[in-house]
Amino acid sequence: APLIRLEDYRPSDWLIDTVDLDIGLHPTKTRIRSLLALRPNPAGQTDAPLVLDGDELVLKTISLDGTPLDASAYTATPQTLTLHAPPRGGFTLTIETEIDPSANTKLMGLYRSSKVYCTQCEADGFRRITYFLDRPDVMSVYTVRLEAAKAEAPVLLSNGNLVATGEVPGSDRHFAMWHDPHPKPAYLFALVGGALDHVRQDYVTADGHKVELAVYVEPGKAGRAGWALDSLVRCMRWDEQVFGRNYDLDVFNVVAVSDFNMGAMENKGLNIFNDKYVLADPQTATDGDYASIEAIIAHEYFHNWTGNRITCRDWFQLCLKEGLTVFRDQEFSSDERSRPVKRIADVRTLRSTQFSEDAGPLAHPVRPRAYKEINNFYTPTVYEKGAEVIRMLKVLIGDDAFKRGMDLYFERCDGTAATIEEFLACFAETSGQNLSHFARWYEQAGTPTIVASGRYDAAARRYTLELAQSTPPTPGQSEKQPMVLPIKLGLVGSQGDLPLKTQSNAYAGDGLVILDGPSLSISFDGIAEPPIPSLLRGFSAPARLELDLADADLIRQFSADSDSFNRWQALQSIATRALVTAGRPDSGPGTLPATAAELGRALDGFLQADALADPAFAAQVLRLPAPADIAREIGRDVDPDAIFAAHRALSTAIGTALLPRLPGLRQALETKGPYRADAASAGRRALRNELLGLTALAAPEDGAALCEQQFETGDNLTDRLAAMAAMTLIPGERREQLIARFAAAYAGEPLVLDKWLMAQALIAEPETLERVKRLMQHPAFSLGNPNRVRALIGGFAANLTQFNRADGEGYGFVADIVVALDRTNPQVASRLLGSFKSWRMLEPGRRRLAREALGMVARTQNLSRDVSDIAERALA
Ligand code: HT7
Ligand code: ZN
Repeated sequence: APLIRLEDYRPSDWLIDTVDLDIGLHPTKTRIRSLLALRPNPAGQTDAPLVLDGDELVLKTISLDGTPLDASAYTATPQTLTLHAPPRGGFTLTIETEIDPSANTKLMGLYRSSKVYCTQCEADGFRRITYFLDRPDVMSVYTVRLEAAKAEAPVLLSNGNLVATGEVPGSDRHFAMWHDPHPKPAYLFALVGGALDHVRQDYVTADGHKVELAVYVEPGKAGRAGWALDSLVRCMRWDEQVFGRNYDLDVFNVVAVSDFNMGAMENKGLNIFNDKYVLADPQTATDGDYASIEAIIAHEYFHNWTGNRITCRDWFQLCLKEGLTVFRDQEFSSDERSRPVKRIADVRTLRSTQFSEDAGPLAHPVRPRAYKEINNFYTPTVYEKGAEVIRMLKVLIGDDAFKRGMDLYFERCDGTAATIEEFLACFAETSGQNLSHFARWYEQAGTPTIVASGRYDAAARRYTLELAQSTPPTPGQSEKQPMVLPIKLGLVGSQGDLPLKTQSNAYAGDGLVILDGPSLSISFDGIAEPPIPSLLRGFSAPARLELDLADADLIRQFSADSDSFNRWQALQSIATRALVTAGRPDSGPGTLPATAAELGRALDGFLQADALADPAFAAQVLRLPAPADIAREIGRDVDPDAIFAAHRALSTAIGTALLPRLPGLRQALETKGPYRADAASAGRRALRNELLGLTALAAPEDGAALCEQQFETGDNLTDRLAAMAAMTLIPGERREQLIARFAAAYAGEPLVLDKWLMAQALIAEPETLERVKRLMQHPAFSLGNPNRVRALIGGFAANLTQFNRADGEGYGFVADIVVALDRTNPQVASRLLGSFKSWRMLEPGRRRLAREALGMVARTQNLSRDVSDIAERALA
């Protein structure tokens, strides 16, 4: 496949002002008539042929200005439709194609999922419906007429506002006509047709516009759509209040479908969702699901301004909409819930997904310079690191200049397909700062490491901090330049934060140091006692921090730091250091006992004093860094079994230390009355269930009984699932019985059974591979549904010890599934293959076996571009 490069970008030679689509929906023979109003682009080349994109298309008819075209005037292949000598001025083209939505297993373009017609056009799915200039800088006004059998598709939706409906005389069919006045790229086109139930609500925007909101779901599921609708109303209000953004159509529809390649899609006025991120009631969704639904509803809604009104000039600018929109949804969730707890959760995700991507062969800049398959660049780097870049920008230029910069961006770029340069120019203007060095965050891949050390001079009452940065090489970028690192900091003394006084101009005056060269030394005067440095407060830059503090200082920091994030980080750092030492292949669990005792004491004191004040925070404090984080910290010759053993030993020892306190605390944390999804109630359940897991490890007999009891008496899925998950830590017959009872209790609930599949796929025991193979035969599993595949096979691939079995069977199993799945759904297959992204850091035996499995995939004939791209880059 050819490499597409940012530097080769050229404006389109042709523009399409309007698109009139007439779509006759049929399960296997859907007809699309497309009327395009074309004109040459003044910014393009004159005399260029017109080359429209297609993908697996069959052309039925073609006319120019209403006259059928002679066969010699054009060439049609499944991939392109070329007009050799198009008229110089504007003209219309009418194109008819026919497609089979039922045969579309790639779930890109128009497909049928559980009898519902729906579309997914980002990034390049529109060309699977009709020939088009399928690129985001070609923006058109769409009018769409949908026609279908009334019985099959009583609901017919598309983008924009509904302008007409009616019967088709003399038939069992009806139609709906939609008009979207906002010019948009083809990737934001959508349609839905089917028998769907809905919930609805009126909304009046701050600028007085009445909007009909609706959430459409499978028949019988409307009772589970309320939380999504409620979240939509809250995020619309928030966007008005925080970003001054109002909604701009008469309707806003959300539709849940059960087969979807990703989480959701922000089509203009018609967001389409994976039903996992819409459906919620206390019996079938966990607290985590409620929080994700709220966040993803908000994310897709926020795209209406950051993505749709202002879209991307080309796919290299993907982070322009995705990083910014993730930042916006994170801010929304922080305001709705606990800001520190949200930050901790986001940083956990960033480290586990993005830092690991940055550390392996698939590392790429936030704005990649080249790609073979754009669908492989919807990554944690573009999304999560992209959001971190915006967060740093806000810290660097300050809240006020950031807000004015956003306003300027909305004003200046509205209705355009923009670039990162245009975005940054707005903030350079409002802040008066030169952001050219900062822009390196978009170009340079890899996670910077900050090495910090401090020196206290008692006589001079001075504390000096030495900071240095470096970034390891990544594919195609061996030499790295220093980044602009905003380091929020404080000096923690015995009575709390010490006032900061310094002569250095690197210090901005409010606890912010900018490290933008290789190193920096900064002295603080008037420091009366040896302080503990609290660096990267709130995780102010997406970097690794190496700062050698004694465990005792970290424990002091945990009790005294005014920054909640760094309180949490202090204990994580103690655990990380111990686990890295004990998890190295050549070391026994030597350091663990001392650390376990120290951590146990600190946690015990904390639980006694503070846990009930903020249970959600306490739950995060109790949760150790994941074994995969430890593997990444070790970085080379990783032995997953050694890391896992150390992790289990430390968790068990902490559980043992806390054991006497656990029953009383669990009782105190019980939530009374019917289930409520609010953050405070969820926090209590989170801590209570964290304690259940510790009990299961430290006292398996008691733990098993508690799990059984909680499963039987729990009135919500959060508690019942936590009971089953904790039970998976305790091998034996009782576990198997609870697993069976869970399956029986939730038969007919695919989304709940996904959690059941995943919990089993994550069991860290050698029998798991056979269990997973067995579960593939279970009626709850299907290789055709992305959610099922992600739950069972994705779950297994995330199982550190079992995916990385020393005999290589885990790699072989996943690689075989990737190859099989590639024939039907390349996107899901290539994401699964991404599980191999950390193979190079393994010890030599596993490394060889993983490479062989990747090689087997790479050598397979007729691979999709999606899978071959990942296989080749992973092996390069
Ligand atoms: N912008 C959407 C991305 C997306 C997607 C991309 C490729 C293939 C399928 C897809 N479905 C959704 C989702 C978002 O970031 O909001
Ligand atoms: Zn997005």
